[in-house]
Amino acid sequence: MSDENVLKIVILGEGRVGKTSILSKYFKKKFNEGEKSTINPAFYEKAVNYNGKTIQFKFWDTAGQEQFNAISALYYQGAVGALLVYDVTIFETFQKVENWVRTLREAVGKISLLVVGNKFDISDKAELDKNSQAVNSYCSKENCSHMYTSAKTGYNVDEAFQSLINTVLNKVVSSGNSGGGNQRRGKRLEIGEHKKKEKEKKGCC
Ligand SMILES: Nc1nc2c(ncn2[C@@H]2O[C@H](COP(=O)(O)OP(=O)(O)OP(=O)(O)O)[C@@H](O)[C@H]2O)c(=O)[nH]1
Ligand SMILES: [Mg+2]
Repeated sequence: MSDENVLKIVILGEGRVGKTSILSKYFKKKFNEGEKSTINPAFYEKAVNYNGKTIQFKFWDTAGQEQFNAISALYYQGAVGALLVYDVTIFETFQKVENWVRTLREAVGKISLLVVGNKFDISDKAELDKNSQAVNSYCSKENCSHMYTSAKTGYNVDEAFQSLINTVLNKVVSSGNSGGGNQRRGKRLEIGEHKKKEKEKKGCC
């Protein structure tokens, strides 16, 4: 498959928030209580048919630990979408999402973002309620979607991936409702064209 039909999505977030677990649940239908910290980034692939064309999505798992941050910068080059994961039981991990978004934008410009609050199965409703205003106001300011997930139970895992895939297909592959200032409207872009356009884009989504 030509590179032009391959779209890169990165999974980012602090260490131990559940990035690998979410990928494993989606791609392997498995959850591992003893999932070890990721050391070597790996990718998972999914082929999607869009308007009769096969598009290969590559989801890159990265290591969230601080010592790997310099390395992971290389891995989000060329990304058109990002799944930003935080742990709903440790709200500081949400504040780190803001850092990832800033870094991502500096590296790749405009990009489709989905923020997920993982470990919903062990969340405390009062805590969720307390934090929801900050989450909603950040996501609405930055034009990012937000969902709660559980890699353990599978809650919203398929929905999160499907939602991000749809957003990327709508905004990157088709220019009809891309929201991009410089993109042609009402006309499909060739899939590789987003790479040329990346340089022109600034801001979120
Ligand atoms: N209860 C619960 N535990 C989870 C969930 N997702 C992940 N975990 C657990 O959280 C721990 C960390 O999960 P990982 O998937 O390794 O987290 P990660 O973000 O990939 O971590 P790094 O690779 O270090 O960046 C593991 O013990 C998982 O079993 C979840 O939705 N619910
Ligand atoms: Mg991991």
